[in-house]
Amino acid sequence: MPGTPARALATLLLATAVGATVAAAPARAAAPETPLQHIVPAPVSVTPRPGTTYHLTPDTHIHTHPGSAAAKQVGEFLAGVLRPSTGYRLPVVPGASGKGISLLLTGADPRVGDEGYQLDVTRRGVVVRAKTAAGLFAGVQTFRQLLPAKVEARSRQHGPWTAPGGSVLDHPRYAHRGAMLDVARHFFSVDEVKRYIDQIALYKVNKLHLHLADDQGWRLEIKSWPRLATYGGSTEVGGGPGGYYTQEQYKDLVAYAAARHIEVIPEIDMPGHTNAALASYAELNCDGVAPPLYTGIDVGFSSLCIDKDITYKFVDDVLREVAALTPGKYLHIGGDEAHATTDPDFIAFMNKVLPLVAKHGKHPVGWHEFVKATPPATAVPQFWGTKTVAADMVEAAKRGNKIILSPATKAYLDMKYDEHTPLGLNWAGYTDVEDAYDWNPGAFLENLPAEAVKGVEAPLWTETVTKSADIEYMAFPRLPAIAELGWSPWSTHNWDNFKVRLAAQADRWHTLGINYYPSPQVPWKK
Ligand code: TNX
Repeated sequence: MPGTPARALATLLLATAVGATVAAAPARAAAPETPLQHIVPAPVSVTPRPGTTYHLTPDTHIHTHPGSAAAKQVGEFLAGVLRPSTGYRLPVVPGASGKGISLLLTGADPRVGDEGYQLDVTRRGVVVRAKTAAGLFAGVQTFRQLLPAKVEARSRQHGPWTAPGGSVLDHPRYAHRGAMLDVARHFFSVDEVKRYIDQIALYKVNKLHLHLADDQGWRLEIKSWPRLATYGGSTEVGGGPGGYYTQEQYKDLVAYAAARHIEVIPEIDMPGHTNAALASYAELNCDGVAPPLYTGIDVGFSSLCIDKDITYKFVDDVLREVAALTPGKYLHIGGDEAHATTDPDFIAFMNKVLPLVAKHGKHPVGWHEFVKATPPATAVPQFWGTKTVAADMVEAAKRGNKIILSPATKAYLDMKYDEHTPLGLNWAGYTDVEDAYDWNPGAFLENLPAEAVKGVEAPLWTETVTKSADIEYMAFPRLPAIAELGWSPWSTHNWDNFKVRLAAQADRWHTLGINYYPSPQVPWKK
């Protein structure tokens, strides 16, 4: 594995250097509890300054790039994380200073690109430099990990609040680093989704794909077709009460994600996975008869009526309203498991719907089956297969499509870890943490050029998942593994190193109340 020996050596050298410093130094300069080597996802490069420690103090200020509201927002975000546990005021003020914490939009190494950052921690201060607020936000996530885990607590804790001296130069491997949450099979409240947003933001995930409609429920208010939400959203798997987001609530979610530099990609799955819509409006059915609501977990039995004009009026209205709620470029139109739609019908349907996405100013994302309709090069197929041979993806790449990889055998957070996992499914097999981590997105699909990969995404389907504690149990620790594949250069990829860094995250998860699966593959402390 490239890079491994150098990395191991660097870790060893640092361990020696820190060890030596600890022995000689006074108590106040004790080794910070989180070494620079424990960052997840692994940064591009880390240069420790052994023996140097930064101390956050009651009069630390957070200085943000003068005149930038976006930098100020990142500063306020950081202050929001640090204030409850430290009890410090941490005023966020415009300006630059060698002291305290500075978040600046100038002077970054050009290699940081659009989302990367440079972080310098010295005795005097902490400076994050980036070209964009997204880069500053990423740098802030790294800085959080350098402070003691209890800094994440929401109540006052004892310091000292130290971070190890050093510098980090960092930027992502892929532009798309996604997590998907299925809010259709079980409904999750705005607060539950926000909680997940906060958790994925820790690991520099920058896309939240929301699976908003499926056979069991329609979860977004559509003003032109109100029964979709009020009736179609009125149940869920198992027959619970379901629910939906009003457009105001949804806007709030999108803004909450945006403040964490996460773009929401809404999915309205079609032409299959549409029982909730078909149940809400009889006229959408070929026979004009609305089926009953559905609370089971079978897939592939429903289809919009391909030959009816009203189908396209419906899709046009829905896409218009969803596009208006979406600041990002992408709308996900599903297209998976359309087993109740013939191939010619599927293609005819997509040929009418793809232009509607463009008409509303967006680019389509679709589950990989939608390449059957040869979508334009701006369309993004999301591969969810279980094989590493996918000729249709290779062909799509030749036409210019960039592909998101969510192989079900690796990236599906709803697969059980092993046969004892109380939640989840196993149709793609068991996926323990090492399975989730040990694949190279750039070389996963045979004959797919590395440049055709737009990124990775970890979907969490929720047939068996009903509450935040369940989401967390399935996502942690696999979500950080997929996040690292999306962010870190392949040269840092090393399971033996990753599992140690992952173990070091657990203190944070305890403090944050994240219910993770303590996989026996990971050397957890204690
Ligand atoms: C397949 S993967 C589905 C979903 C299910 C999931 C359960 C994909 C695009 N479709 O409808 O929820 O399996 O693992």
